[in-house]
Amino acid sequence: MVPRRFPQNLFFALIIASAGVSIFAGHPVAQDNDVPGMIRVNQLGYLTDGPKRATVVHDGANPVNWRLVDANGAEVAAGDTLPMGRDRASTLNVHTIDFSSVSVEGAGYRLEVDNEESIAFTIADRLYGGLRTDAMSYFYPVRSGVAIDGKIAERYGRPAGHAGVLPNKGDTDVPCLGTRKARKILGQAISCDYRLDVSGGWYDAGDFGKYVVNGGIAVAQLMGAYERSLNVLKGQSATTGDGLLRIPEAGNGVPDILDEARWELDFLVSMRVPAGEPLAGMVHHKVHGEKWLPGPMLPDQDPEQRVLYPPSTAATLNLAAVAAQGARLFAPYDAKYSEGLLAVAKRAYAAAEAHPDMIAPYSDGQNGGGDYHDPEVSDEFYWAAAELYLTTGEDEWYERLKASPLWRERVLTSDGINWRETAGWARLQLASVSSKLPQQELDWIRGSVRAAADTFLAVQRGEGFGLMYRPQGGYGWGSNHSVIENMIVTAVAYDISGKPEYLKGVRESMDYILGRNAMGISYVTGYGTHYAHRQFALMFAHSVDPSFPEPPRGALAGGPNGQPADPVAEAKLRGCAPQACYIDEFGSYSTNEIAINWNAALSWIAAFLADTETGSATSN
Ligand code: 9MR
Repeated sequence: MVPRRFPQNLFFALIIASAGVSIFAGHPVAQDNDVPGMIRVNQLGYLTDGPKRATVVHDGANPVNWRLVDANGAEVAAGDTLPMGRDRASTLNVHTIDFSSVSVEGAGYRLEVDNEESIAFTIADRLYGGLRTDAMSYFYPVRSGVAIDGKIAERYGRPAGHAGVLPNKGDTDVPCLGTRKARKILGQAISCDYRLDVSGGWYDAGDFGKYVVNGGIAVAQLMGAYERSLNVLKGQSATTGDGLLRIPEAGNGVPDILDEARWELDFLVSMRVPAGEPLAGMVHHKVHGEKWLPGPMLPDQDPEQRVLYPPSTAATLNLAAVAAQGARLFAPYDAKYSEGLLAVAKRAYAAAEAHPDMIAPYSDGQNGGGDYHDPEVSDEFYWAAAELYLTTGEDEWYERLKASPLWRERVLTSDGINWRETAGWARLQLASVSSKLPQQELDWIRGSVRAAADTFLAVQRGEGFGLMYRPQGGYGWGSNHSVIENMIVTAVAYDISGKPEYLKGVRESMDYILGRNAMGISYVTGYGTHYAHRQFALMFAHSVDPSFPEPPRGALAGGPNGQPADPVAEAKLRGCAPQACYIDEFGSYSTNEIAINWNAALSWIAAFLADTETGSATSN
């Protein structure tokens, strides 16, 4: 059965009828008449020393002329397009334009083909520093349990959500799902009679649920952005700095990414079953309301009873993995916290080993939260053991890693890294964090990363829109983040090999996210000329209720979903080509939601792109 997340009530009928809101006071947003023509470009711009390609939707089988003009209309370059035929994912006939040889900085460039001109774009040495800050500053306005300061996050100030104040019924004193309900919803009678304070953490996405397995991969990749920069640039970059983000902790002497990560880590720790209980040490899978909320709402107004779902092996191993990673990164700043995290990680791993088959069942999605059903946990065991090994260097974790069925498996497939499949991320960590791994093993691990990256480069060469994503099973839910995950794999291949092809590939794939795609839209709010800004998010519902703000700058839309599963998409995207199964409407949560795990991936890649720009390591 296809999960239905929301009641199909009048509210959604209204949403479907209401596309087209585009401006609110003082905050210009992309207008509908900006929809670009047939020439699709990276709307943020191109790096002076980077690849510069665009895609033209054009029926002709033969090359056609293109011209690049500057802001004054003077021709800067010209050439012939490369016909690519029918692009499979978009079903469009496309040609590509390569103007990589142009390297003069400037704004207002346009490409011209057949009397059509592209959106104006920039060529610059530096493009991605702002996106790094914005993508990572996304997490502050979605913090739960604390008032958001509108002086820090302009337009996003609001009271604390789920902080134990009515009408909220949570998250300071949350009961478990009752036995009868558990049996009805989960088909199992697991329940408990304690209550937990699970306030804090980040809201998952458009809804106010907090799910450990998604919080885990999100905080891992956010910390990963920090760790990558720390390892590769030895801290000589704004990425590892204090003052990078729009958060209250900026300037407290601790790198901002760690401050933001701690907000989530502490929540994840609070989801543990308390000492003395039979399942002590295991971690509750998720906390959310009993019913989906009917429409736009600030989190402090949520009247639903919040409930804890039973513990799961996957959630417990997520905590083990990120607590181990956190222990490593916090050590220089807060030794006590670091030691505490390591103890948490070890205890969680032991609990998961003692309960290796507690699987959060697939529920029907009617009950106020996503199911986050993950029946296969060998990847979470591998991930947790990897992080524990990288932090401690202890043999016992190396032995566990080697015993994992995934130790020598091909884990970096086209949809290889996500909340459900975490082995790919663990593989990247093993490949890049310095450790005592025997050289031969490290070589094999790194070889597997490069082999995957080579596959992605090959995919990219055949794609009309230059992205490194061609999944077996069609474009999935959150495909934009899957594109980015493959870019992350390729970025790590660059880090471990220094081969410029990988860097070029990553830079070009970013074009897809920022406008060079079948929809001609930048999927990042505030970036480009025509960008997604009506994403589904209860508290950023401006597109359906102007009293709410829009999604923050730097928020990534989920993106094309080959099997759209919401009323808007079902009504409006029937028969869509995989890459065109997207609509920038509030009601289309299966193509157009925002989520912490997706923004964490965007944060990682934005930091990488900013850190690899000309001169970035010294003067950012
Ligand atoms: O990201 C999740 C995706 O992999 C699943 O296919 C989908 C349906 O179960 O759910 C997605 O996660 C959503 C979660 O269930 C509830 N919060 C919003 C998440 C993003 O859409």
